[in-house]
Amino acid sequence: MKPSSRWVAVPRWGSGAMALLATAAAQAQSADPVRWQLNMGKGVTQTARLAWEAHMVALWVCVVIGFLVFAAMAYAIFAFRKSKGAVAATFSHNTTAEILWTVIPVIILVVMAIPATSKLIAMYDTRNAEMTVKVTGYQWMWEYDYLGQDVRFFSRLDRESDRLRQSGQRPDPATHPHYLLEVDNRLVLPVDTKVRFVITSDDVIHSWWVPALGWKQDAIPGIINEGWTLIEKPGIYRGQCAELCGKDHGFMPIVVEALPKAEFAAWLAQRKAEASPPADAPAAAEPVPAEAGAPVEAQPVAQQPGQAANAQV
Ligand SMILES: [Cu+2]
Repeated sequence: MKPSSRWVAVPRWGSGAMALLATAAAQAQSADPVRWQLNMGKGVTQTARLAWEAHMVALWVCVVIGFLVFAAMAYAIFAFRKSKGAVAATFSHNTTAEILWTVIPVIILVVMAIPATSKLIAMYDTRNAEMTVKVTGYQWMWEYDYLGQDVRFFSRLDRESDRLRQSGQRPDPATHPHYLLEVDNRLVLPVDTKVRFVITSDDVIHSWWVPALGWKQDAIPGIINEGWTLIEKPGIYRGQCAELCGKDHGFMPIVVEALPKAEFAAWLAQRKAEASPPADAPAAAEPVPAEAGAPVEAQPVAQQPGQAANAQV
């Protein structure tokens, strides 16, 4: 009995591993985290790479310090053990040692802080953006408004994820690799373009976070936060709301689809055509939630020439 169950278990484990590997390969293409990933992802933007570099510098500094400290401890424990007749020193203060163990860490911290600060400053520099997208958080969806383009839409959890989560079934990662990480309308962006975001919220605090872009930014009612990105690789990048915002906080994912510039221009033209039908129908094709109102507050900061009036219809 036992051997047979063991023999059955092996292929099952094998197929599970294959499925996992296939999922990992599919996800790797979109810069998603993979199972058992140990290190921070490199991301697909300059900002993400800067964060990754700062992280790696700090990591290696920690590794070197850890190695030196533990090596000194191990040597002291071994070389000065009681069985060898070691006698503990009795001094309690040593000015030279105290100066050294204060000055050396300060130097290390300053050396690490200088590049980190310049990277942070670069991350917050939203000047010279080629386009601006206003992101508004709602309970529990996102709205994207391509300022000055008359293109705006809501982005909600996709129907399949919603159906699965309410069905009580346990989704299989092999068949639903993006369960709760897919939306009905993706935020489409061009690559190699500096895109500025103005981020706000209509109800409670949310946080717009796509790890592959290298930052997250709080969406706060009545406040406009900024961010920017320059995506270097076309692909699909997934994220989530990162601020506990209510009962459906876990069900308002973010999906960014980065397209080559020409494809993005075609997509934008198509959205514009859809948004402005030839008849005298109102441009807003999307249903507007009852609590809409933040976009009006957001207008003063959105200093885009030719920006259309954003009042909700
Ligand atoms: Cu949220």
